[in-house]
Amino acid sequence: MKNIFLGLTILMASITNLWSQDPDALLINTTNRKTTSLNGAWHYIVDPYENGYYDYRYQPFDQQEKPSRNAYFTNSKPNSPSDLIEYNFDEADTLQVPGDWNTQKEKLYYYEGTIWYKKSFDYTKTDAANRVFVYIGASNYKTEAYLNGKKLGTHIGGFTPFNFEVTDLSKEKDNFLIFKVDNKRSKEGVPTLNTDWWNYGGITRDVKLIETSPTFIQDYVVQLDADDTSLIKGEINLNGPSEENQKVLVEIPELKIKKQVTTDASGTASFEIKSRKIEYWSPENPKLYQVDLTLNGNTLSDRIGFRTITTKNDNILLNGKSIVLKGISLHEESPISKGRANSLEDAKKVLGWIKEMGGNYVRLSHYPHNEHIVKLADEMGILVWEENPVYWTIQWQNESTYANAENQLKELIQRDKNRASVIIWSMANETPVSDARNTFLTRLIETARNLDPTRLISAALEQTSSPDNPNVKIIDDPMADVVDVLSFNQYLGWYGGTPESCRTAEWHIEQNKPVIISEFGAGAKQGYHGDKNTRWTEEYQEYLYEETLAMLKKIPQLRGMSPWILVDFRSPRRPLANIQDDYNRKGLISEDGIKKKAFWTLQNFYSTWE
Ligand code: GCB
Repeated sequence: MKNIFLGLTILMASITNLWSQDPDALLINTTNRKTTSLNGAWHYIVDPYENGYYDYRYQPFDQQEKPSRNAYFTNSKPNSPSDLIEYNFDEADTLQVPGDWNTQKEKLYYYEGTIWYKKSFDYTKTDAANRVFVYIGASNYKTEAYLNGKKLGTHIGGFTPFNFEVTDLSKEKDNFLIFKVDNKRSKEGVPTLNTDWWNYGGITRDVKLIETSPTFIQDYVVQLDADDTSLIKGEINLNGPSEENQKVLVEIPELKIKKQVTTDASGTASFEIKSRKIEYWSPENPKLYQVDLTLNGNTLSDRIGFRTITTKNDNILLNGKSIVLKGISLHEESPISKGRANSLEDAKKVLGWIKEMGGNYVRLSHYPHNEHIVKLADEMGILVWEENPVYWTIQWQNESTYANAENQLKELIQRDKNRASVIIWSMANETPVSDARNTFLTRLIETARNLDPTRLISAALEQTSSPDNPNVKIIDDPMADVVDVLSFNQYLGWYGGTPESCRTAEWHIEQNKPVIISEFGAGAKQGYHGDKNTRWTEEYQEYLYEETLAMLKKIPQLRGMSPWILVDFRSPRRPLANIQDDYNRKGLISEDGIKKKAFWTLQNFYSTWE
């Protein structure tokens, strides 16, 4: 078994190295596989001292040969009336999965630590020879997983999917799946201790069982060749005992494509198919084709758009034509139920607002968002920036921090590489320049380019003032030379100066690259009105948008923007009573879904910006 990414055969050697050691390699496109949902009520135990994980000498129970029954993952019950067991999942309260714990229980609002989750289930395979996997869309931040008392593995990172094979452990009756989820922040983590968003804990995305044939299609990529736009290229990767010499049928019925391919010794089959009838995916025409991959009578279907995305000098070219990205930034918070978002309804609501604003682009900040929103962006024709949670002051010199950041990036790329809407992988946000940071980000960029040579690379950088003139703004970050698209955040008129300072600011950008302003904004409490120079009023925010937009329009390389931010979002850095109340108020829409005045300022700007 070997994990894949398309394309350039020369890359395959390095890709094999990157992925092949993983015994629980990620399954993609889980919505179109044979699955059984394990969502719903899970019993939970709050464990701030990690009492169910460590013994009283602080040794982990799961490293003992025969774990004590005090280990929560053994799900033990007293054997007799005199037996002492100090926990009982079945009597414990429940949390809904998917969902963060902070917004489900008042007592957990500020909680950062360990919570144990338990779900019991019965499962009968449709065919005894089949294999079974447990798939978790995301749980924040560190997860230890156990089935029927046996350890499945550990996953680090709060925003990307992972799975474990459970074929030999699952039974027809009375399985118990237990996750220890720990969202404590740490200095060496990715993200690290300090962020400007809520550290929602818990199993925040769907959990499911996936049943597959003994040998099955684990991963694939199907996409348009960057140079020859009548060429569809693909690669399929099998997982199982008979990977070699297997025939896979590739069909795109609407294009009358039907091609049989055969796997090599590592279970991989590459193909190229010519078609002169391809309708290209774009925001105006988000055309998706049904793609069917069939192995031994089992079909895995996807809906895939074909497009190219490149840059030339200071232009971003979609299907060879210059575009501007009329966007907005977004955190993954539900405008419907509050807390972490993870439903198609949440995604419909926020992407609907972006359409209403006249937008064609979204920055999914500052970490990978759920798969619903990316798939919906494909359907609705909204271009997407996806981001790795390398934020502010990561431990640049720590090799395990790097490995963690790289792993999260790989999981994201693996999950979303077939989505036409995704055009930019962003490596990081507002990271301070240093040699160690430059090396870290350069390595990350190399990895991203190896895994996916077809998309653009960026990172939200910072800008500085010229030493000779504070009114002159420049980009002197060395990363500017490495990225494909030059992006930076700027807050003139909010964190420095007044909105009026935008009139005298000059932008001297030397790089011959497209520029995206990845953030600008001002806080406003929805419904608070007053003079345009009064902080927190809708009028101040509106004024700042007017002045900022007029200023940015003068940057000749400007090809996109994602102001900060579509909806107010929770952050512990924002305690100002009666104004913030734990919310960053830079949204154009309140957490209750009410638009502020600046929403229409931006809508007005987008209606004429070409
Ligand atoms: C930024 C950060 C973003 C913050 C924002 C703010 O530059 O990238 O995460 O939330 O500023 O509101 O200060």
